[in-house]
Amino acid sequence: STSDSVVTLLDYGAGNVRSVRNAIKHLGFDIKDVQTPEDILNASRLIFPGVGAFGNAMDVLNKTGMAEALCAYIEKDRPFLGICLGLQLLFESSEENGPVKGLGLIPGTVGRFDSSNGFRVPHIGWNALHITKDSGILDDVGKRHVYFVHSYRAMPSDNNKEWVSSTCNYGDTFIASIRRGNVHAVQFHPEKSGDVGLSILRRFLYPKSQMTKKPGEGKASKLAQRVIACLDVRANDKGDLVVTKGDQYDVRENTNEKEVRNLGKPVELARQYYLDGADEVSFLNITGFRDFPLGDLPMLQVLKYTSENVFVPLTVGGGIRDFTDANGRHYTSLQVASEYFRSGADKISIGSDAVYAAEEYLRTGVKTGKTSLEQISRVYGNQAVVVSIDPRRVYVKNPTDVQFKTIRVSNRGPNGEEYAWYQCTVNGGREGRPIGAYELAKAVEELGAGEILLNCIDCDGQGKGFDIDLVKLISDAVSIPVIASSGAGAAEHFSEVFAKTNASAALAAGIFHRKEVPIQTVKEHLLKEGIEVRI
Ligand code: 1PR
Repeated sequence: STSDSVVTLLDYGAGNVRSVRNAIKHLGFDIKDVQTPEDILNASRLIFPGVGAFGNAMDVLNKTGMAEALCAYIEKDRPFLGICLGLQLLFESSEENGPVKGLGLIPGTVGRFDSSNGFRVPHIGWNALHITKDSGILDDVGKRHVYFVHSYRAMPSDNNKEWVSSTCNYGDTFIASIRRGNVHAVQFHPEKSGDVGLSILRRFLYPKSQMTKKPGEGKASKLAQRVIACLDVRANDKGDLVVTKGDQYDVRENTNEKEVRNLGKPVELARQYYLDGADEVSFLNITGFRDFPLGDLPMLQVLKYTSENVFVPLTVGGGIRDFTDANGRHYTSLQVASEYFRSGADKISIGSDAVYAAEEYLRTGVKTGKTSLEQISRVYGNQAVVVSIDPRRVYVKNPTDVQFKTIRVSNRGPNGEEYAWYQCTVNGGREGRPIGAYELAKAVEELGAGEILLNCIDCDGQGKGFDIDLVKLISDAVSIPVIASSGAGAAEHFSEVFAKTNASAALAAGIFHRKEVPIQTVKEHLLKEGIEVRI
């Protein structure tokens, strides 16, 4: 390959940059990895997808001599694209684990979003930009949304205004992108922003002459509500991985053979949902609680193949816990998660193990730092850790009958009960635990979860709508984003959950698998109802 088709990538090894690699390859480029500071100085174009924490990144850059090389490269106005932390590191300092000094090329400090004014932190999801100057690479963006996931941000000021090319609004107005000459950086993730993101990367990679010019005129928007397609995956009785779908978590057909319901092939369906406009795709390896996922190479293959062609966030869950295999080899939950990230996941989700961690935390009041939840969020950031809750509704006569948070239900129970609590379960709903969804949600937020995927066993596969009581209870209890799940059967169910609760996203499975309502129809309905979505 000629140097024209090579992109130099600065991956200092702190996390997952597979998505960026996949997007670069998809656009027809080869990747040369930076090994030494000289590789930076010799690059013809350099992409720096910052991942992990600011302090750790600066330590590595300083120790390896890369910080100095980066500054020299950027000061010479060589083609550069920083992504996410790759933007933040250009500033003078960050409050993250700090203050910590940054590269100091752009005046200003990086601070944490303030969640006290009702905006959930991390900022996760799709926003439109307010484009403030000719950015070059944002020319196709216009009013379209791009994908953000971060808790820290840089703010525009008089001192850095010559750099700022777009801003975004999320509680504060913060810097979404910078540009000076050939130097670009973006706070959002172009590699996860669907077509519009790929066009941003394309404009950075290809010589200007090949691209037509369409000056951008984006206007900042509210955070879009997300629509997520979920694929429950397991091996069928022949051993092939299939997308399945339960009826209140029972995934076997009502026939004599009781075979595992088969709704399609995971990689193909994920690609289809991406093309149909899903804002994210989730895979739940639903037998991961009993089959060790690293023994489950097919699942890792599914992630690898999917991430090559799906440029929106991918979440994978199932089986994230410590494990000792038949040969006595011990794996930590962090190793399991790392393998998922390396295979292309952007976020992992933890079910059963988070229940045990929350129970222990509530019992002792001590954060040991050793639970899977704490370890993975420390290394990969809390935005990469979702906790999946599988609650079942339990009706009670009086709120004082149980020690768990109860609510007054909208529809009475079978014996006229007016109250209910939501009992957490483990092992795919097979075992109820002595903890409520409300208690769990608050505990896991404290332990470092960045998002909650809120299922409901009673509603799963019923197509009668989300459990609004439950979603309201949990989305009001925490300040991290909550994904409502289970029960979608019509486009109206999506608008209902967004209108009546503070959910940030709605996830569905059966309605999409059975092709009852396409994702695009759901989005158009939401738009018509005045709800901001990415179209
Ligand atoms: O406990 O960490 O190994 O994780 C296991 C994961 O697998 C959990 O996230 C758990 O929710 C999931 N899971 C386990 N068993 C099942 C099952 O169905 N038998 N699936 C299962 C969870 C619920 C949703 C479903 C929505 C929407 N499925 O993912 O997609 O309810 O469905 P709908 O729109 O058709 O109503 P661990």
